[in-house]
Amino acid sequence: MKLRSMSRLLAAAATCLPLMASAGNVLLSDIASINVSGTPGVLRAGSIWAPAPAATAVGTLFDGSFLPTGTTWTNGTFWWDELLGQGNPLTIELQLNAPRTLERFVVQGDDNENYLVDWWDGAAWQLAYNAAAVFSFGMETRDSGLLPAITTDRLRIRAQGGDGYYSLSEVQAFEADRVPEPGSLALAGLALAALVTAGRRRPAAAR
Ligand SMILES: [Ca+2]
Ligand SMILES: [Ca+2]
Repeated sequence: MKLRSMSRLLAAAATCLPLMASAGNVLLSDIASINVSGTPGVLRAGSIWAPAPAATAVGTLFDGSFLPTGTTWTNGTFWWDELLGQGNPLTIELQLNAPRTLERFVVQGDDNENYLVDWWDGAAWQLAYNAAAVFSFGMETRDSGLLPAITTDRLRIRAQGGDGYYSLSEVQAFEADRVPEPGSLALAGLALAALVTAGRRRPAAAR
């Protein structure tokens, strides 16, 4: 009986795993093409940040890997200087393989400006998420939490405000049906707790 309880518990836990896993970041596998408009990795004349390390490849924004919080904005990031020359409003546009329904975004970028994720509604760009400035130091991760779902096959990322020294290290977009919802997790937890309690309450004779 004890063994059966354990196997039921393991089976229940296994069914909960897909809910709890951080799967569903469509940008890990569903990007058809990336188009960068603007110049990364070049500083304005006389910048206090010179000399700076080279900017990483734009693909590092979508590899699922974050930098340690507080990493200096040019260190291992895809960075750009918005105030380079006559202005350098860099944007990163993503074409997805197919339309996806998205409801959560995670952005790791420099702390002191807003990073905006836009989505294409078929006629115009619309704001999906503003990863607002947090004013600490260096790389900071912002998580939108659950948002009203949008469906699109095109996303655009840009920065706004702050000091014009912009950088990103990770951008993630989560599909609606795979984000663990607090309600689902609570139910899964209750089911597990009930199973554990049931196992413990079995009379000694049945063991
Ligand atoms: Ca990354
Ligand atoms: Ca900055």
